[in-house]
Amino acid sequence: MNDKKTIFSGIQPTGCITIGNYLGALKSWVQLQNDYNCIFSVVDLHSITVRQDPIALRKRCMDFLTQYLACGINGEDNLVYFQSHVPAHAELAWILNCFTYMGELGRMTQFKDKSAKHADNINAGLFTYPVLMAADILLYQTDLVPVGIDQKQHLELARDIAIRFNGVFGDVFKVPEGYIPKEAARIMSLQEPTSKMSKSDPNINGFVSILDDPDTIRRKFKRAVTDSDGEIAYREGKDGINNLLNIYSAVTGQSVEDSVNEFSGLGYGTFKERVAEAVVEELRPVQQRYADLAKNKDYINKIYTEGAKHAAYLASKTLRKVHRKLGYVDR
Ligand code: ATP
Ligand code: LTN
Repeated sequence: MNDKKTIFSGIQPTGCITIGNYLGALKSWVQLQNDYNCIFSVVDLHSITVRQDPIALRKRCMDFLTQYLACGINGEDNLVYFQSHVPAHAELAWILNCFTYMGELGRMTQFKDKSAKHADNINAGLFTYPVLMAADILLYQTDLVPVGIDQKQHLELARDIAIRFNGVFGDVFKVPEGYIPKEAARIMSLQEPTSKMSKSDPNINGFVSILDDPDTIRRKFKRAVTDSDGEIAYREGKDGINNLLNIYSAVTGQSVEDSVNEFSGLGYGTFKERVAEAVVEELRPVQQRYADLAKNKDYINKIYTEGAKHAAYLASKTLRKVHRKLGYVDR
């Protein structure tokens, strides 16, 4: 083992990976991967809190893992695997359930949103979802969790659970920190710029998938909802324009202020075209790598099999410690 710190993060295989997920999470993963021991999981256990079609889910899980690699994650130096391949996630989640209060879970905004959206299926998994997420993170003695800002509340709960458990049993879990990018913390829907861009949005014009072809990307940006005052400025109330400026800045790596200066005086039409072009160029190498990797099933298979094996080993060390502390008889 080296002395690098540990990163854990994951995306649930629902819908398709959007530029929201890419700019909010995946791009940070790629940027941080050389400086940390990284564990990136396709969190398939999380995805069944909403009903999934099994055939579509299996294919989507493979597609997501392939897209992690296509985005530039090095699957040989990092652990990349499916959450369901490492049973320790579910085992620790059960234990942590017994250290989490109903009131804490009831306050989670994702639970409130999703139970409003899926009123016919408010299952217990939807409620305890953040506990499984805490288990994912705490299993690996994670230092840093790169996510979008929508996950901040879950992350804080994970910290609270860790601190509570440590308070009873001594130092068992590392208390993790979040890593939330500035411009891309919350990319908004292109159609409804007051709501988060979501990968399961039924309106496909609201999001850009990282695998959308260039013409689709251009069309979606052309249709992006803006406002009628015609000024490219970053301020409250200009949600559509703010969002496009955030996207452009996150892609180019320049500050929002510089982006505003770059576009000042231009019309919305030209501005949207320029943003679209920057996104097309950013995604071009990702899509190229995806096309190559998708043909190489043996390689993908090797990555996730070895990833899960190594992850299971690391997880078993934490789980053993937890079992001992709880008073379970050694296996
Ligand atoms: P769903 O809509 O299906 O619930 P989602 O698009 O919110 O999905 P998640 O799987 O919940 O995606 O999130 C994966 C990662 O992407 C998380 O780190 C999350 O914070 C980040 N993320 C999701 N949407 C955005 C967004 N619009 N802007 C920035 N980051 C985002
Ligand atoms: N809940 C996260 C996905 C997720 C995750 C994690 C992110 C599950 N487990 C652990 C970071 C670390 C979401 O984005 N909806």
